[in-house]
Amino acid sequence: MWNKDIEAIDRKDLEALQLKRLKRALELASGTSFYGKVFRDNKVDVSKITTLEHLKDLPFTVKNDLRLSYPDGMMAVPKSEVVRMHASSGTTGKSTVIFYSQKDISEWADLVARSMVATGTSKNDIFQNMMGYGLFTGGLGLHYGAERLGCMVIPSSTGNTLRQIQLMEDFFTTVIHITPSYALHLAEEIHKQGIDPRDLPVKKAYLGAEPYSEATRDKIEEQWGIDAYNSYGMSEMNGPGVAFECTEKAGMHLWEDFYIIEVINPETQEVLPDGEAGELVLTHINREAMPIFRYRTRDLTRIIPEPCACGRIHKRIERIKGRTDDMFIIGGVNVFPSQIESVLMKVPEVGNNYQIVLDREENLDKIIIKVELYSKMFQGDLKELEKLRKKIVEELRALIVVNPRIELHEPGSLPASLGKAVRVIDNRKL
Ligand code: DLL
Repeated sequence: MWNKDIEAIDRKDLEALQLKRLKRALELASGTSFYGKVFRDNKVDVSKITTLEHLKDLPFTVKNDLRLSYPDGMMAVPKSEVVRMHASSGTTGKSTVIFYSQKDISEWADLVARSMVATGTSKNDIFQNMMGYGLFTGGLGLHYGAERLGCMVIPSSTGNTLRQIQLMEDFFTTVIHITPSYALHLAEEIHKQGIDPRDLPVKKAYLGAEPYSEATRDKIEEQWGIDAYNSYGMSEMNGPGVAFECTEKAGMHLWEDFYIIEVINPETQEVLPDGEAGELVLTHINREAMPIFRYRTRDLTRIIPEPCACGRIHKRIERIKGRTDDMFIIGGVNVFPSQIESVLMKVPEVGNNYQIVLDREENLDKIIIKVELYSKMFQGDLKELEKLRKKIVEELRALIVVNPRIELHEPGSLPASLGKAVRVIDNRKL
């Protein structure tokens, strides 16, 4: 372990640490224009928060609150103490901005180093970071953590596929950090160069920043001949390093010395007992420049109540099942894109890219699923293709009830993804 005292800490001691940090975070936040007002409006007396149970007395924070407090309504230290900001890529309206002090950056790096060690990575590894550098947290977040651990970092960022391949080959990259959709795309590009990704020195991948299924993980592991670890985070909670799988690969440890976890029923907002599925709500208790309380992540998951075989006591969360807001309703049925993906990725002929288009014709919901196949599928008989199309329709119909229209495409014909894939296109104007 990177820090056994914290990772295998007694739960009682962990809770004492959480309470101490929560109180400090509340003090800091009281001085911000945003939380100062929230506490006044909701008659929250922070000096009365004396147990972790009292967390429930605080109102939730939502993404829109961060937009409303733009640019610095949540900054809790003097500006001269802030050393970095990140921002999430908002397509609509103002983006949400996050601030970090020197201490925050350093402790975040530590958290990431801890996460990487949990997957067996060491200072002997060569780490190629194929996540975007810049306002997005994925690049710099892992970069600092990998350096803290002592890896040699290749900050290759996204895109430029040929250079990525060359770097992997020439510098013997052992660990990559990449979105699952880009991992699939890159594997294909590598094949096009006449190289089998399995022959590269890469042994491990950290996959995150977008939802994906267990079947996609299996596929990436198979294509690359590697171990792929799930990594979860969001800019509001620093970025990556919030929750990470250990070598058990059985759910992600959410680092509770930094974050207090709650899972709520997204409709009633009631806090659910461990084990029940709902929306993840996180409180950041260890970022002095910008504490956030009871942040509604919109991500759906479950706490795995059983202890992990690795000996770390920090609770694990399950793979994110979807977001309360990416779920779509088609013909009255709630569908998560991840469910469709797991059906598609189990079909061996299906390639690496797909797109879900929702449409409405004569007041009826239509779902068109565009699927890329491997090129060898287009060399054979048309009848074979038709058979395959029917097979996919049947498997999906069992899941989403509504008759999906399946379009089969040649590899490379759907827009390729370099960062986060846009999988669902909703043309329905609901
Ligand atoms: O995506 C931070 C990150 C970077 C995480 C690199 C992991 C690796 P945001 O851009 O703020 O931050 O997006 C956060 O992405 O609320 C989830 O909905 C989704 N997400 C992130 N990781 C996973 C994952 C970064 N492993 C939002 N599985 C989150 C499913 C994920 N969804």
